[in-house]
Amino acid sequence: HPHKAWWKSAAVYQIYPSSFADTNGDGIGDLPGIIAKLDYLHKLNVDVVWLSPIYRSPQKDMGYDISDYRDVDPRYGKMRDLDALLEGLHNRGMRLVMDLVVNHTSDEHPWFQESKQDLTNPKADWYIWRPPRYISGVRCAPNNWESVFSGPAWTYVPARGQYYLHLFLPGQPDLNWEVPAVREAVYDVMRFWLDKGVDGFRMDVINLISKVQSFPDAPGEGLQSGMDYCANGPRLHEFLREMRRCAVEGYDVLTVGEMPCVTDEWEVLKAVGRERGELDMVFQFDIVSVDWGSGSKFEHRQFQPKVLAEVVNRWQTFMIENDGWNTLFDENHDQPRTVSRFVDRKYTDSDYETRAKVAKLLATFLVCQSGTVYVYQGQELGMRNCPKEWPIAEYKDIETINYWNKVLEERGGGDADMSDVMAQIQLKARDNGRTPMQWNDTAHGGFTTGTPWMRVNDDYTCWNAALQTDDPNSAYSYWARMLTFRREFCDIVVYGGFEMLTGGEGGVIAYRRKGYVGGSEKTAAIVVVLNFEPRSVGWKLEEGRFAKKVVPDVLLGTYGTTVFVEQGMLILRPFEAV
Ligand code: TEU
Ligand code: CA
Repeated sequence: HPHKAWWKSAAVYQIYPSSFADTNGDGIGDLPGIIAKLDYLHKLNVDVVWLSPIYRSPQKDMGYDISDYRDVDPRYGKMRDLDALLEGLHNRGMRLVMDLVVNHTSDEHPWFQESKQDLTNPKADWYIWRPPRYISGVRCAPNNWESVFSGPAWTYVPARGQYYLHLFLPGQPDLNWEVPAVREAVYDVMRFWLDKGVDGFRMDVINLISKVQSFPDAPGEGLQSGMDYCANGPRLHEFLREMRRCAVEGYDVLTVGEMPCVTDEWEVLKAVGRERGELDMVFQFDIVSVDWGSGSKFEHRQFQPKVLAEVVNRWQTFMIENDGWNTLFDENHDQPRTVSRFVDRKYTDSDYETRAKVAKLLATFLVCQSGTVYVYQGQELGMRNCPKEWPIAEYKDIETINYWNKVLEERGGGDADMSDVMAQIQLKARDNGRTPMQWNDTAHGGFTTGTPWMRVNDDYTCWNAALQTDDPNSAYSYWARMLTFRREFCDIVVYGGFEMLTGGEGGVIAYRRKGYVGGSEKTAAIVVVLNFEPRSVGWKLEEGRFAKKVVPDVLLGTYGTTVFVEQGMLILRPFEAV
């Protein structure tokens, strides 16, 4: 019988505050906006809200650059708004998980301001400082690492005659976790929020905190990713255990670590194995990399259900067998929208009926697996990527802009042909997941009465929350039902075993979940069958090990509970899930 916990059966809803709901007309979502929508979330049947960073920040990377961990950024409101949000959630039986960004701070954080002064101040070693290298007398960075957001990962500070490391923007200097006082300061911040009553942390790039201390060059000419020397580094697990012991133990909370650049199940298990005393679960990136080419995410590879099924099968089976725990997510603020990604967007861009079908298909696909469910704002509505007509000027993310400028420069600038880059951006840019929530059909989707910080998707007049909450056939209503279904069949859907039946062949993914019912020795199974094709396909009931001639009991389906069976075949309609 499996181990149970509230954070295992929970459905978590991620809010990206800038794009959720604006109440004061400045065009930026805020905490009062979230409070105003708590009933919307409650009706969706989510249990936890994960709030992307609302801390004081210069906003060079949308709040993932924090200058004060104990204060709310004025653009989002005041600390008392945060307290009210926490109370509003708790009153409804929901919980609040905060984003913890401690691989790096903002360069405007007082710690960095002090550290950069000279070589002898009390925080001189709180960041990763290294002397220059001189190549033929020219001052160069300590190694050849490239920042995730383009350009070198090192910036020179004359006052120290040294470079500091920033795996992301120059405005995001990496903390030096080798220094015990740094770790103690982070744990202090964590206890501050836990004592306030928050229910856990999503830990930003937490697997990058321990770097190989020799900081070697990465192989290759020019700038290269240094991730091989940063991801899951030498002291990661020591640090995570210390963090658990010093800052988390004694609080009944959820911890989820973001872990890019790790694809090995055993590596992930070291962080999430139940006896390890590290994290409850992690976001690893396999599922959101299924359409990446060999190089960067901007190199595209055609989406294939087979690849998706392979990834899902591997992680589901592994974590169940080894007493780890999975996260179930395929969207977040760094990812494009799945209705534009996991099926060809030509089917979903303008055909709203098909888009609703696809949104329901993908909800079924995700929610019926083993793990903690994460829904990203707008996913429950089936929001789509930015329209193809939008020019580059509508894109606001620093990653997108830097990438665009880098390629433009490589091509000699000016009127170089950038259409291929634009196509990549339309598929993969983080902006695709950051357009404001579409609440209704009034100006700017009811997101703001002012000018939104980022343009609202043009489809808001016919694709919005107001239309969907009242419509029993909408994507939203289906998500809400799906999440109660998961509660109702918790023994199977949350805690049961997993078996892949059909791994994407012919566009069908089918899997079987089996669990103990009501803590007894009795077992029951649920079979999930998903058609990723825009046409009808047949699926042999035999593959689900149904007895001959039995028409299965349909618990839930995206076309309703009536299904077609012909000669032992379940006939699935376009994008149908049963
Ligand atoms: O993201 C870390 C990360 O490695 C990726 O998700 C990355 O943003 C993406 O692959 C770029 O293509 C986290 C946050 O989720 C992201 O929003 C921040 O920008 C980043 O860390 C830095 O804090
Ligand atoms: Ca606002």
